[in-house]
Formats: sequence, structure tokens, C-alpha cells
Amino acid sequence: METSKTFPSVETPDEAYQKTFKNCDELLPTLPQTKGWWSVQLFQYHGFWIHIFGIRGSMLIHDHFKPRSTDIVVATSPKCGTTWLRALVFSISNKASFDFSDHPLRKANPQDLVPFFESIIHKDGSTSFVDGIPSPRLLSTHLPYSLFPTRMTDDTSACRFVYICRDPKDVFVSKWHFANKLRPKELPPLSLEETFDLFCKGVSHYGPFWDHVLGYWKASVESTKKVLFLKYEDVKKEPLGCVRKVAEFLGVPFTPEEENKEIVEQIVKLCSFESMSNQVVNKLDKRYQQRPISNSDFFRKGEVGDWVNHLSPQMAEKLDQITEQKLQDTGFIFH
Ligand code: PAP
Repeated sequence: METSKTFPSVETPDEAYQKTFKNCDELLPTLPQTKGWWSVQLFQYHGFWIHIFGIRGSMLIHDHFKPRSTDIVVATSPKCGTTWLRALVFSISNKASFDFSDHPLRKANPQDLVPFFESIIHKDGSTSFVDGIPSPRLLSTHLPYSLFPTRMTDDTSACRFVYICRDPKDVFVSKWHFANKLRPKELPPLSLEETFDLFCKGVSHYGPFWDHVLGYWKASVESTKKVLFLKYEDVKKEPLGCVRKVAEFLGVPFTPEEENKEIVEQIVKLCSFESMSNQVVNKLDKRYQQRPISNSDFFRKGEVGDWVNHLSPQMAEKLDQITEQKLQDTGFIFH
């Protein structure tokens, strides 16, 4: 049973963590492998292409994480608007705590305020770090919905997910640009065509992209209280309405007084691409954990439809066809 496996009584937490590490090490060589878009090897884990760190993080969450009813998980497939949604969820959850002129989002990148779940679960070699985060905990993940334990996804558990998806053509272009930044300088740049083929075959970080989207889409249809499903394009078009929707979902709807003070408008403005990309902290060349990536790399164009500047009509048609085929009979459409 999950509970006894999850919280073994005869082991110390550290030993239990070590066991999960060991299980992961033993599992990896048995999984199909492929080269990622940069130097990181990807493994096919429960149908998704994930790097070692993500798989180990997922296993640690599965075996050890103790969810709270107040936990909020910002979930995305990479390049669908993670940074934006982190900023929105942080500012909505903390709408009564900060002045907008001196807001934490003006001093820290959203990934420092809403930490990466499958990364911080590794911290301290036990759950002590993640257990020590005060409620409500805001966490961010790229993991597919199906990889979370049932004690998190069960309707009876109150932990909630906010998911954002985006037109796969824009996702691909954004990912390709980002991957070329991460790619070691000694390797040749990734060709658009070669990478496009991999994306279409589902071979990309946390891919296949469509399976990721559909996992959260189905969960959002099954339980509107468990998963809120957003589209990048809708948030661009109707930011005020989307912010109100997120606040209601999180159980903190805007009061008439907050509406009068135009808090919704201030959140939209603070979290906009123009505002966020111009914060000094997001222009800094701050590198993450030895990765050749800085805060500014998470802000490129922030537009809908930039794919027209990169994809040929044939490529766009191919992606649209795959999307149509994958989404058939699911009740979900991108536009
Ligand atoms: P991640 O999944 O790797 O954390 P994520 O934040 O989803 O990255 O992707 C960055 C994309 O979101 C970039 O898209 P682009 O390459 O098409 O330009 C980035 O510009 C965009 N983005 C970042 N912040 C915002 C924002 N505040 N509003 C709209 N788009 C944003």
C-alpha cells in the first residue's frame, strides 16, 4: 500500500531517501534512452522523456512528499508560460501582503519565489527543506500529471494544480531558442529542422508535448476543483478575467475593496512581459547551479504567433496535423 511504502516506520528519513536514490539508479539503465536537445541524456519514464534529475525528483516526491491541503502546484510543459504563471500565482496568493511599488517580484525572479518542485525535493537529502516551507506552499513543476502520487491527485486531497498550455508551434520555437542557449559552446548549434523532427516525434524535455497537455486537461475536466487549465493565448487576450479566475480557483477571490483599489490591474501590469523583463533582477546575468542560463533567458519575446518568423508553412501544417490528431475526441482545442 502506498502509505506504508511512503512513510516507512523502521527507517530514518535519510535512509529512506537513499533507498529512493538507489531505486532510481537501478531503474535508469533499464529505460530507453536518447540524446536530449543539449548535453543532457533523456530517459523514457512512464511514457515521457525526462532527464535523471526530473526522474529522481519524481520518485522522491512519489515516495516521500507529504502534501498539505493548502499546496498549490504551478504545472507546465516547458516554455508554455511557466515564468509568467509563477509570477501571477505568487502575486495573487500574496495580494494582501505586499505593496506593488516594493514587491518581491521586483527583486527576485519568479523561479526564486515559486521554487522548482522536482529540484527542491532533493534538498538536504530529506524532506526537511520542503517540510519547512510555510503554508501555503507554492511549487512549480514540469512533471506530467500522471507521475504525481494519488495522495496528491485524488479528489479528496485538497492540493491544487494550476496548468498553462500554449500553441505547440510557439512552444517549439521558444524551446529551440532556449536549447541553443543551453547547448555547450563546443557543440554545433541545433538545426531547426532536426529539432523540429524530434519535437514532432515527442522527443523533447518532458515530452511528448501533447500527452503532457492532455494529462492535465483530462484531470481538469474530471475535477474543476483540482486542476485549473489555462491557455497562454487566453491570458494574453483577457489577462484581467484570467487573474480573477485563478484567484477564485485558489480560494482567494478579489473583494469589492480590492477591485476598487484596482489590485487585479496592478497584478496584470506587474506580471506583464514588459514589466517583468525590465526588472533589473531579470536583466542580470545570474547563472543557475552551474547551468549556462541566466534570468534574462526566460524573457525572449513573450508573444503569440512568433512561430511565423521561424517555421515554414509545411512545418506549421505538420504540427497542426499532429495536434489535431492527438486531440481528436478529447474535447480540447487550442484556439
Ligand atoms: P520554462 O518552462 O523553461 O520555465 P517559460 O517561462 O515557460 O520557461 O518560457 C519562457 C517563455 O515565456 C518565453 O517565450 P518566447 O520564447 O516565445 O518569448 C518568454 O518570453 C515567455 N514569457 C516570460 N515571461 C512572460 C510574461 N510575463 N508574459 C508573457 N510571456 C512571458
